[in-house]
Amino acid sequence: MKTSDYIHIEDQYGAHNYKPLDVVIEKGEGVWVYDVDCNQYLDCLSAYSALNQGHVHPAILKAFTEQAQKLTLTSRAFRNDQLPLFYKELCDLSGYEMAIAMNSGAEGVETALKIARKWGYVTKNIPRHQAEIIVADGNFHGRTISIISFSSEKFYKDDFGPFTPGFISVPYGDIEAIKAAITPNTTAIMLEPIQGEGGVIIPPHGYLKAIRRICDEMKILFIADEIQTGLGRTGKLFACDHEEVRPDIMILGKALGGGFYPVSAVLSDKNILGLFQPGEHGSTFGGNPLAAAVARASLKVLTDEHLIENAAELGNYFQDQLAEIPSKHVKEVRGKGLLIGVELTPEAGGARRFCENLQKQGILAKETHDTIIRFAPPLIIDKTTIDWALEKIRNVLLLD
Ligand code: IF1
Repeated sequence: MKTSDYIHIEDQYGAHNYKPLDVVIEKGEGVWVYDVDCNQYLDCLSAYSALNQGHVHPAILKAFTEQAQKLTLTSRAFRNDQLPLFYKELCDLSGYEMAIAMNSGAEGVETALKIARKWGYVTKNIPRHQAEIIVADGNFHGRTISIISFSSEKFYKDDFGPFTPGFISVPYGDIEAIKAAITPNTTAIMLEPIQGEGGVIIPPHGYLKAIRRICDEMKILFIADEIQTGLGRTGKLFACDHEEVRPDIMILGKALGGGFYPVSAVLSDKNILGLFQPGEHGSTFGGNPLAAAVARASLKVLTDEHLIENAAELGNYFQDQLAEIPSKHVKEVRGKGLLIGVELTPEAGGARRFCENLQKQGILAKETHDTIIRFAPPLIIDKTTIDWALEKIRNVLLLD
């Protein structure tokens, strides 16, 4: 079968909850993917930063296959030999005292919201079921009904009410707006250190530090959603590291699974995660031995192959070179590390057509919020490949 055959079948039998590019990928290796018509593409999305280690990384594949042949699932009714090691290695790497493993990023976010609410009731004596959590306009934290309850994207929420109460949304980057939203019932502030889906929005320098200070003064938890920005993507282990800020609760996902398996985790210290009582929270697959083995290998690749440093060095190079392309369509190039957004002018007619042209040049990238092309290749990318990509991107951005 060829591309059109697969598309026809998917369109007939699958819900149309996405509008993907018309490329049918059948093989991935490193930064490259290959479609059913034997075309080769550079992956500049990395499954929204779930492929920081690249496609089918051999070391993660080895860990995956070895564990899959031994033990894949026990439920948490019993213990397994991988989870304790994953927990210890993740806490040693991040500097947190405790972790809880879940599966999707949204499950990680829901877990963080639940323990932040419990902390508010148990530790801060907020009247039960009146806890408030401050979030940021333009956020993306997942697709569950509680999470879209505080989305500012009408399209993500309007057909799915009624909504979960207890969330106040304020403009992203505005520290005064956060201060004004705080009440005695505020238990936490949750945001992305850089808004990915919001359009690679980087807050003013000092924003995270100011939030940290307010949370310390007002006894409020700072929750950082590092599902997309964490694990090296922005050129630091965590995006919060750029301001040397330590959130009270950190949520990880995506690249924690190395592109092989859904793994998320919530990190915190004993005074917070220690509040969970046995049986109070969990999931069938959360903390399963296959997920834990894959996550351990994913973290090891990140550090052994110096992917964080590579993202910093090549991210700066990629951004500088993009910014020099004299395209009338480009309004701004912004980003941190290998999380880069190229914002186009309103006159450019939308980013989709540029992504379609990039596809013809052998590059797979995704637009976000109509006018921004996101470039987020796997962190294993090398300078030669970036130079190859820059030539193609230049061709496309210099088109009329
Ligand atoms: C889709 C967006 C990105 C995330 C952050 C939590 C989650 C995500 C910062 C939830 C997930 C994914 C979801 C996927 C597309 C993609 C996405 F376009 F939707 F918004 F990356 F920007 N926090 N982002 O980025 O994690 O439950 O998906 O594992 O839903 O279309 P998840």
